[in-house]
This record gives sequence, structure tokens and C-alpha cells, in this order.
Amino acid sequence: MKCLGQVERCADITQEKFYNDVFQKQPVVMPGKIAHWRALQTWNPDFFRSRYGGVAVWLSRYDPASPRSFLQQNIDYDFREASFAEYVDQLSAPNGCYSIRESIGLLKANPELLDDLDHFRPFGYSKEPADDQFMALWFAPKGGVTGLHIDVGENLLFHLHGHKHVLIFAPDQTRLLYEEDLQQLAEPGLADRIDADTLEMWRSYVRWSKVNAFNPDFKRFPRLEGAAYLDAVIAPGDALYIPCGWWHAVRSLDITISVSKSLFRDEFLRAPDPADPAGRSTTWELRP
Ligand SMILES: O=C(O)CCC(=O)C(=O)O
Repeated sequence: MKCLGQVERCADITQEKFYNDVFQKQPVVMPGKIAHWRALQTWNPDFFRSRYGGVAVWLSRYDPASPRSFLQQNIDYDFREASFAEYVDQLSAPNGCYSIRESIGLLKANPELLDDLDHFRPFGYSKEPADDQFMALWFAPKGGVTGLHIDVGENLLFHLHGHKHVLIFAPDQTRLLYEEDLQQLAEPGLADRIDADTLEMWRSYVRWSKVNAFNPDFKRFPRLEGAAYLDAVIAPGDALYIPCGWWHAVRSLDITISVSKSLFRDEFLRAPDPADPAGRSTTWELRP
């Protein structure tokens, strides 16, 4: 695999520059763009243990050392429900490799958390998590990996705690990345083991790769050797834009906390106008 360099970093990005030079063209790290969010000071594992310790969270596990792919491990693994307090307590354990991946429920059920995110300013304004807005919490132990995938939609990853290493592959690399066949998700028995919302999200909004981009196995996946990627390390206060159709894999270098959100075109970097939340419904379709 070839590293093409670092994802461009642009601290002083404006809405005009974003739409002219970046949007749907390339990923970008916007360092410090959310440095004013209170979550940067307050969100850490203990904060969630003390405030939300009794809340049930769904944990998922991906072992990047296993030959089984990210999708197969997601399918096979019985999702484990734990209290947030139990989760935080096992985070620092030597083999603590559970992640809270893409939890939509916690932010929906506890909208006061959005105050800590300044309601996503300057990336929009969201008084409360509206149904048409995708936003999710990510929590991972040191070494936790999110396997290589694409999400349908223009994605913003807001990073709040710890550091993450991100590998990003352009859409033209797809033929080198051994995409999974989604037929695996049609198996009828799955509906008994995996909750309906998660299954629907996997079937309709995610495309999966079989490869482990952080530890590539060129014997099994020889085309992967020719794949080229961009590299980034993100720190608290950074916002990372990942365009629709770009593959990404993420490894946590410490215990990490992030929030992701779909980019809604009319809101981005716009002066907030709480009285006029219009223009929220722009979404993008992506299917192979
Ligand atoms: O932070 C992570 O572990 C993964 C984030 C991600 O894949 C996403 O926001 O789409």
C-alpha cells in the first residue's frame, strides 16, 4: 500500500472554500474548529460514568488481529449490552477492546449533551437531535479499531478526547479493497440476534471491506498492495470531513471519544439561526 501523504489540514476554512475546493472532492482536517465546545473540557470516561453510569449501552467488538473481516465479526458477535459504568470500568483493562460504535440512542435520549457540543456550531445548529439528522457517539479503548468501510452520506467526525489514526482511500481505490457482498446481511437468522435499527443501518448505509487496512494481508488480498491512501492523526478539537464514497478505517491511539454527524449542506459553517432551522434535509445517496 502506498501512503499519498497527510490529509490536508485547513484551520481557517470558510464556507466558500469548503464548497469550492473540498466538498465531495477530498477529505480535510479542520484543526481546532470545535475547540470552544465545552465537551473538550468535560467529556472523558469519568464524566460518562458519573452522569450516565446507569444508562444501557450497546458494545461491539472487532479484533483486527483475527482473519475474520469487520463485517463477519459484526455479524457473528453477539452484541453485548452493559451499563455505561461497566463499560468505562473495563475500558482500561488489557484486553478491553469493546467500542461504543455509532450510538445514536444516547444523544437522542439525552439532548442536554448537545449543549456541550454547542449544538454543532459552526457546523450547523441543532436544537435537539431531529429525526432527519444523523448524529452518533463513538467511544473506544486504546487500540480499538473501526474496520474499513464507507458510510452513505457526507460525514463529519468531531474529535473530543484522545487521539485517532485515520486511513482514507478515495472511491477510485474500491476495486483494490475487496468489498463485502451484502447478501451476508440477508440471512434470516440475523434478525433474531441483531437489533432491527442496527441491521437496517448495516444493510442500507454501510459498505464494508474485507481487509484490515492497519495490518494488510497481501497474500490473501494481493490487489490491496496497489492501494493508495491518505493518513491523518486527529486530536481533540479537530473536525474531520470524509466525503461520501471515501473508505476509512480508524484506530484509537488512546481511549477516545468522538461524535459524528451528517453534513447538511445549508447549515455548514453558516451563522447559526435558531429561528430558521430550514434546509436540513439535504442528503446524499450512494449505492454501488
Ligand atoms: O471513529 C471511529 O472509530 C469511526 C468513525 C467513522 O467511521 C465514521 O464516523 O464514519
